[in-house]
Amino acid sequence: MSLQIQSLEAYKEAYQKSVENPSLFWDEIANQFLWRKKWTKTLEYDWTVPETKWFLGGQMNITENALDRHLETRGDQVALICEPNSPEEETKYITYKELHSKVCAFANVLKRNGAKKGDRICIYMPMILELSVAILACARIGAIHSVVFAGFSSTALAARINDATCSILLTADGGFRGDKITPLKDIADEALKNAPSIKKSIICQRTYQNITWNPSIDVWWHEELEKVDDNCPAETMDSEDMLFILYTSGSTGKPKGMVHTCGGYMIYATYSFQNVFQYKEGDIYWCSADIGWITGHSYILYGPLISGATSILFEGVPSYPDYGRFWQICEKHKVNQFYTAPTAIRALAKHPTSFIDKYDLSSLKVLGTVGEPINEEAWHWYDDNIGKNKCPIVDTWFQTENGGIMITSLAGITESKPTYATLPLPGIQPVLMDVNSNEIEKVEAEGILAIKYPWPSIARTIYGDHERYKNVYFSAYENYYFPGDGALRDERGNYRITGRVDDVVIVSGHNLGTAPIENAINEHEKIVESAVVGFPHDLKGFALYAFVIPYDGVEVNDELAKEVREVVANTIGPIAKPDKIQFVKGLPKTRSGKIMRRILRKIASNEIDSLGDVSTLLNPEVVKNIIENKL
Ligand code: 6R9
Repeated sequence: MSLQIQSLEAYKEAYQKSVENPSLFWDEIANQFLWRKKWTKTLEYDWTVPETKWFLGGQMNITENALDRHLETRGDQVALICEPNSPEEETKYITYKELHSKVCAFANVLKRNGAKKGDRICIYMPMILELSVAILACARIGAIHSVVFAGFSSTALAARINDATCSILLTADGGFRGDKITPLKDIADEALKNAPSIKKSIICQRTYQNITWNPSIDVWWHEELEKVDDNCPAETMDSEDMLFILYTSGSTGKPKGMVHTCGGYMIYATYSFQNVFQYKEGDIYWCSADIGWITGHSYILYGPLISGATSILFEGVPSYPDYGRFWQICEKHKVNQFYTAPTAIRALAKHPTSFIDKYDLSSLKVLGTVGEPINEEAWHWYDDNIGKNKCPIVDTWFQTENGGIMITSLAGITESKPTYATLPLPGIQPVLMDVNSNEIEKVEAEGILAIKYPWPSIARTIYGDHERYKNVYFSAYENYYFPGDGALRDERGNYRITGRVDDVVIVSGHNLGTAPIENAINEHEKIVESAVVGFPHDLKGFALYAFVIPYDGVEVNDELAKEVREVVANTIGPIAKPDKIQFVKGLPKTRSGKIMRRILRKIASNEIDSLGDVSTLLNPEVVKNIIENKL
């Protein structure tokens, strides 16, 4: 299968074709995949409902494309290189044949434990081989995987299990992350006290620490494997059957369970992978993202495996045992494409280049970034020190909701430009909207990003809440998808994403909704209300600033600030702890009672001179007080 665009001319042609005749364009691509039954209609959509369906009537199984299909041609090629947390531990090299066998065996374990097509299975695991096996095993039998990032708290885990009423939990005794161990089983036990839908919990041994055992639901992963064989035919799936749910934060309390379906997701994750990274036969590709993030789903597992690539799965962190770990791995495996987040780049750039110079990075051909806007300084640091000015950098913009990369350069094919994601992939039709909700015709412009036409891997709904899906993504502009980001466009049509226009803050590459953090703070018995905003931070990109109103008579001190941080860590996770907590008497509000975060954001970012009009506030006097006591 080759879906690759190999020249600028070919990109332009493909783009034009994708706009003029989208069905023909996608048919030709989809024809290169393995289908059990061909689709009868390429696309059906109505964004007033909103509804989008691709490859209607088609039947397939994504694991046959990712595994079975390769057995004859590349069965002995390494599919996954599993690099452990500690360089002292042995790397695992798993061939396509071995991965196929492991996935089939574990799929049988799932079946033995009651899993059926359509069931939701929650996966709360470290970045180890078994995590990939678990995901693919779900897909094999048509169960819907919902991966929860293994850094989340028990409350966050329980909320996600309950939202999707998952029946099985896959977890591990613990997980290694740098010099720390996350007690995953203990956290899961805590979550399960409030997650009654879980009937079985399958526990993988990783850290071999002591755990508490609940005989009514717990079973050992390795013991279950002894009871099955590795023969498991793939379930037949319709294109529009659900493949997975992945949660992303929203601006109101509850996380949104984005639903991705089998056919369109398979096509787009693979098409984008091959084109963006220009992966060539025999290359070693590494995406350092977590699988609990859409980037990991699409660009560690599905896209690379369906393409027959060799993909690295790294369990650890960039700083352990020292700040050279990423580069040591690049040298060790002769990595050709390396894909990471700006937050990691900024963290590494703080340390001496001697951590880099020790290693031979000459195998690198392509560098990538994803997750947030990359600032000019970090871009150049990456280009100079890692790419040695010879590797194109792909700055890839997309969202959990999109399934795959939407705006980016194609490595070595289209031009990169520092801080710009640049151009849309074929099939993606971005536009900029003005304040009156009209498309801006002028090429060089600034506005709100919107997408005008469906692409195959758009999330089909928010699990259990289609109304919210409609409100969040399709009500800002009629008949356009609204991603919630602002953007600039240069005279050549390159897009630069400037950031969220709603209340989500990206801290160290993690997309954190501020509302659930506020909800958590407000749960504290001494707190009335709070507002959380982001402010620019050298290392994290953005950090959190919490404005908190305590009850009258409550003594305000460091202890209280500590308690507030604790409550956030316990409810959401340590990543969401505010850097700054300012106790205030009131919060600026609109007349309808909404907190004006725009003003707080300016204060937190030291842009007090450009606060704008505060006269529409219900209580303009509080602003002065907040500014005077700013931290
Ligand atoms: C893949 C992912 C989505 C939000 C998105 C935007 C920001 C992602 C970016 C970027 C500028 C890039 N974002 N990539 N901003 N340049 N290359 O991050 O998904 O976690 O859902 O976050 O991240 O604001 O709207 P997700």
